Amino acid sequence: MLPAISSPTRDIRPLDGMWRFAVDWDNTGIDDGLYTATLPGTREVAVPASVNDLFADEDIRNHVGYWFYQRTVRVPRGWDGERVILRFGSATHHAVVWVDDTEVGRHKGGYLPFEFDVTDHVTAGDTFRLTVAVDNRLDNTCIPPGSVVELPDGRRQQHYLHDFYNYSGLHRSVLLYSRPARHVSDITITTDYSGTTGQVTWAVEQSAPGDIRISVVDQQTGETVATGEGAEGVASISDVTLWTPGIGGLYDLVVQLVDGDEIVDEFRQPFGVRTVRIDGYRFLINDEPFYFTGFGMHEDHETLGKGHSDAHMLQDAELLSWIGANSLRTSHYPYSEEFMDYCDRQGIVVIDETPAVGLNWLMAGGIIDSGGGETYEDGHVDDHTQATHADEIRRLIARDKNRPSVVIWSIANEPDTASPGSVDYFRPLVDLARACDPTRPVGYVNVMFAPHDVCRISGMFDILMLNRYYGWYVDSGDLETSEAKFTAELDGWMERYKLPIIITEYGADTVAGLHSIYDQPFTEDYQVAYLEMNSRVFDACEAVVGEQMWNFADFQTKYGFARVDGNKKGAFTRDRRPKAAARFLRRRWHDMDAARYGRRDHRAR
Ligand code: BDP
Repeated sequence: MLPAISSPTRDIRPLDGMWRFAVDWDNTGIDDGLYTATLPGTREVAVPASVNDLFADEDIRNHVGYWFYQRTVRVPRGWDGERVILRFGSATHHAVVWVDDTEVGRHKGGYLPFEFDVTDHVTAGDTFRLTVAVDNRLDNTCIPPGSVVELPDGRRQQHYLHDFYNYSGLHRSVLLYSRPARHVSDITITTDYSGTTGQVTWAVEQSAPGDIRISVVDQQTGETVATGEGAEGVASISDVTLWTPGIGGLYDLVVQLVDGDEIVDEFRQPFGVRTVRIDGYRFLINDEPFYFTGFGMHEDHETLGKGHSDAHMLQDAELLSWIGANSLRTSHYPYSEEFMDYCDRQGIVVIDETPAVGLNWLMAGGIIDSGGGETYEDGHVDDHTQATHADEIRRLIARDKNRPSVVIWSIANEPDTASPGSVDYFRPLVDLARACDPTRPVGYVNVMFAPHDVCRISGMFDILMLNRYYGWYVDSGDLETSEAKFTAELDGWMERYKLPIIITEYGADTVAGLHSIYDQPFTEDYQVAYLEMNSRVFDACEAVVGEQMWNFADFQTKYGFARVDGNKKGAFTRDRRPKAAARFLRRRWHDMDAARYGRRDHRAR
């Protein structure tokens, strides 16, 4: 799916700000026609933001069902004759949208953009009433899955098996934009290079047939470096600037739909020239071995919840740079387009993950209470779940396929891969991911309970990504035993699969300010000792090509006896202050730059 941009033929009106707001307490608002008039009451809500932490009202925070959003929108006078599109960066988890009294569309899934052509329902120069019902309920037809439980007293509770709070609302920008009737509807760009010559292959889809002109523009210099024509083609860039980790380096593919001399539509699609390849135990970007340093992260902030804010995004990215991280995983869902754009521009390497988390009924008890039963059974992870999962893979790749920052697709986090049902569940999904994008490695993130001699699906993938908590969830406080066990396990994976390994999670909950002279879990000292131990294990294993500590920052979760105001495994606190671990990682990762990995200092940019 193409982003909304402004160009000589397209225009954008952001609809962010304060909207009218009502909680649909009984979830009867759609039947009652709430959208046919001004919403009752005087509440307002901020867009973008999660609803949950904005109101000093526990019932609102815990509401299970619909939130109604509404505002008045004026269509610019000059848009007469243009198509008018309403675009949502995301609505978590599902949305129904009305223009005045007319439903213009529905969307399922909380972390990807969607849009509706509303041209036939609006008039240039006039206003309309825009109403959105956002539904925060998860069931087993959703990714991530969940279940709504009705209590005897009539209250509803949302249950789910993943370890982050079920924030919901309009988390990303809402836009109205215009585009011509004949327009560019999709662009796919792949790149390669040989010596100093870059090669760009494009495929353009348009809404109606016609001539197409192409040019390639260097974003840095503004110079046109190649031209071409047609819906498909290849162009060469001499003296190419490769997209490089820690640096970036973007070009624009400028696509013009033309009718003789007239430009009917113009679209600029950024891209970078770079290659990604796996060679034995090595992960190669532009034929250079790449070692991932960084974190699994979350879109999570006080007040905003999962709402996007440029300022918070920038602060997080600057802290990544400060600490010497060259990469991140978008655990456990696709991040905002703004964040991904920033990674493309700044050379931050991304493992891009679908929202397929919590597909594991074997992880019962403790923080994750599954309620028993098998993972792969009707009503848990079944054909409905798989169909939605397939859709999420398709749509994630459609959104992010042209991003140079994305080097791996992660199609799930910690699913149950020990049960026999995992094979039939995952095989078509892996095939689908490969069919959608033959150019990037496909992986999934493996849970500790499915080691190499238990996991049934790792052989389907191009790379191994492991979450391991030796010294935390097992042998807590005993780093010596942990080191021996972890080392032995990695040897096993290496021998069996002969693939590179990224440690996508390792971490220890840590209360900022708590100290001890002993190896005492929850202290800052233990978090550092734990990281030292893990680092020794990584350094000793030839196949390990990356370490992404869990987590970048403390984050909010549902309640549970193992969570004190959320998950505390951050290198930074939730308000982004460094724990001792952050200093440790900073030393380690900055030393690596110079000594082993030749990565450029982010600060020199
Ligand atoms: C892993 C999950 C992650 C959790 C983490 C933890 O992938 O979402 O937050 O463990 O327990 O199982 O901290």
